Amino acid sequence: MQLNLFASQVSALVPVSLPDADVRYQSDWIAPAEAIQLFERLQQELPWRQDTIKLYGREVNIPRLQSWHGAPHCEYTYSNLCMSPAPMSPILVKLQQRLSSELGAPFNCVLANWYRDGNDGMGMHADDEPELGTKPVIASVSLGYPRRFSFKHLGNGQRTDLLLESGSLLVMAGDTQRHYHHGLSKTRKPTGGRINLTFRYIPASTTPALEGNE
Ligand SMILES: O=C(O)CCC(=O)C(=O)O
Repeated sequence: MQLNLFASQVSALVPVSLPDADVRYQSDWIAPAEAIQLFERLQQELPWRQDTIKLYGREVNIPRLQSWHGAPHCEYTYSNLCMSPAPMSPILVKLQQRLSSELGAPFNCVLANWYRDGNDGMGMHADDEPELGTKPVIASVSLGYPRRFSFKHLGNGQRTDLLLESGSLLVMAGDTQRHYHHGLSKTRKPTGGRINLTFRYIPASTTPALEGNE
């Protein structure tokens, strides 16, 4: 089935009220039916991997599956694990091009995370690796089960939660990574699968060593 990622949307990105940050959100960046198709397609097509990290001397599975894609120079390294980028699949290229055109920012790599259920999540962290520059623009597309995404202000500890819905787009820009950590909590509630795509840009002139998260 053909995905129409360019279907016109009525709403647009709206600013999220977070001091010292530039965060915007659009709940319906992709129409609901299309988001489900896209979820299923990515679930089947991407070369998902179960990676492990060393924690207190033991190898443990990270709580999600992931897949790293991008230009050949975009290496992704964390906890002694170095991921070479798989090529962008046609569907990822389509999303990348739409994001670049709508946001006026370049993107050349994407981390795909598949949270299979509520036992999967991502610890609090900032996407603040030097390779991403001082004010990176991170475009995060969510598909599947809605999940709670949290920001924590590094100065005053203030926590702000956002429900990331299927088909939504969250854009983090400006000083967001300098002043906030963000993450995806695990939950005991019955929870379906969710795929998240975070598009980023790494200039070819740097040797990237992106720090990953538990
Ligand atoms: O799944 C999410 O919404 C969070 C992803 C994330 O924080 C990241 O890829 O750095």
